[in-house]
Amino acid sequence: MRKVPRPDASPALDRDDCERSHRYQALSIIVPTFREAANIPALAEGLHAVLAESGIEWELLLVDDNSNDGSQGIVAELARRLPVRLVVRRGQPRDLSLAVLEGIRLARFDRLVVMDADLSHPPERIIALLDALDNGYDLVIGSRYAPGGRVDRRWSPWRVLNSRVATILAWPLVRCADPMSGFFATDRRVLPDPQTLHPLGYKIALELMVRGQLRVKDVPIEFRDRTLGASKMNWRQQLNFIRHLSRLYLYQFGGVTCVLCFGLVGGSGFMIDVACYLSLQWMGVEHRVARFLSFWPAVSWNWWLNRGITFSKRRQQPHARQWLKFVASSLLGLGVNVGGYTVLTSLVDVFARQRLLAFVCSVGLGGLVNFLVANLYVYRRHTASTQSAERSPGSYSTSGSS
Ligand SMILES: Nc1nc2c(ncn2[C@@H]2O[C@H](COP(=O)(O)OP(=O)(O)OP(=O)(O)O)[C@@H](O)[C@H]2O)c(=O)[nH]1
Ligand SMILES: [Mg+2]
Repeated sequence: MRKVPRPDASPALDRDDCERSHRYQALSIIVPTFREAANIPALAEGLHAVLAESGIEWELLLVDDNSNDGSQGIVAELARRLPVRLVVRRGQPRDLSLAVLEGIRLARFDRLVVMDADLSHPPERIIALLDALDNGYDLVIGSRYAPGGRVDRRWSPWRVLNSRVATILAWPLVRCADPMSGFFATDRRVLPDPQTLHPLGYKIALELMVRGQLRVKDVPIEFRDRTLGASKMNWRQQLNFIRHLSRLYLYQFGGVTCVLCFGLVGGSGFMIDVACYLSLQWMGVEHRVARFLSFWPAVSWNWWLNRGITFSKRRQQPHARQWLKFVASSLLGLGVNVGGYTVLTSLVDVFARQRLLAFVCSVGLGGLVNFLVANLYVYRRHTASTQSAERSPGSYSTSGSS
């Protein structure tokens, strides 16, 4: 469970103080990039326009996942007159969050801003983020959903809904209006040890806020859609977000999350079961055969989601063997369910009269057996040796000047 957030660390500074401190506190701007060659010049110029005026010493550190799109040449050209450098990650799967952690480790300065390359995050708001940081917050989010903030007007209703649902799902984890944002300011010295971080996909700010128990502040921004280059957001990243979220819930709320996830997965499997059962009959399949056949896609769906979400941090076993174990545990659960119903309605008076109650109890009992077997056997926990072999982002250098 999370610790109580720290109380306000420092008194508010007035505007002049803030401007003075910006002048002296240098800033590393970390930008993860993948195929963003078209956006890099405008980003660097935009930052220069804002920061040259403020007097803040700064660097733009692009952490690229081996895009091979000419980014390196463009940065070399820009570096002749602007403080821009590019680090290329090679030999590792591409990952936005790990790229940001790499940037945090390699940054010259402790004070950091993280933003996207595609100009969705307005550089003009960096000073406002730094003001809030100087007012004693650990992490300041450039927020589309704080009062005064806005998403791009061209967003389709589907995109608005998608973003809103994702945001609401993360709200129980953090006190922040826009925990999905990729635009934030922080100080490396307050961040949690990277060994304790297990980000997955795009939501590195959410990972830092939850595991770091940081004091967070929202600062409104107007989010603009990219005009150049292509979005890298896809269904795989959406699935990664669900997996990441389940990890954070597990971290924050413990085993209750596992049970809840297992239940939700079971519910979705039930819907698949019903859909297949009805579709097969619609195609002319006899109802008992349809009942037998619909079990398999449903059980496979449940196995796959539990592997990817509910128990994603457990030891990964070979697919076929684990699937067979899961089928066996589901059949055991079904046996307990149907057997329990038979025993209850035959031997206990109250259940003989209230069969629906017997039905509900036996479903619960079957589900519990199913969960226990899945938890203890099908998706067994890591052993000490496999745990230590987990990838970890290494440790931050704390030698950067500020
Ligand atoms: N290093 C690295 N950067 C990435 C990766 N995927 C995306 N990025 C960068 O992360 C930032 C956000 O990615 P976008 O594709 O804009 O995703 P998004 O902002 O969630 O989605 P859109 O609103 O559709 O643009 C951009 O600067 C990307 O270049 C990755 O795998 N590795
Ligand atoms: Mg973007």
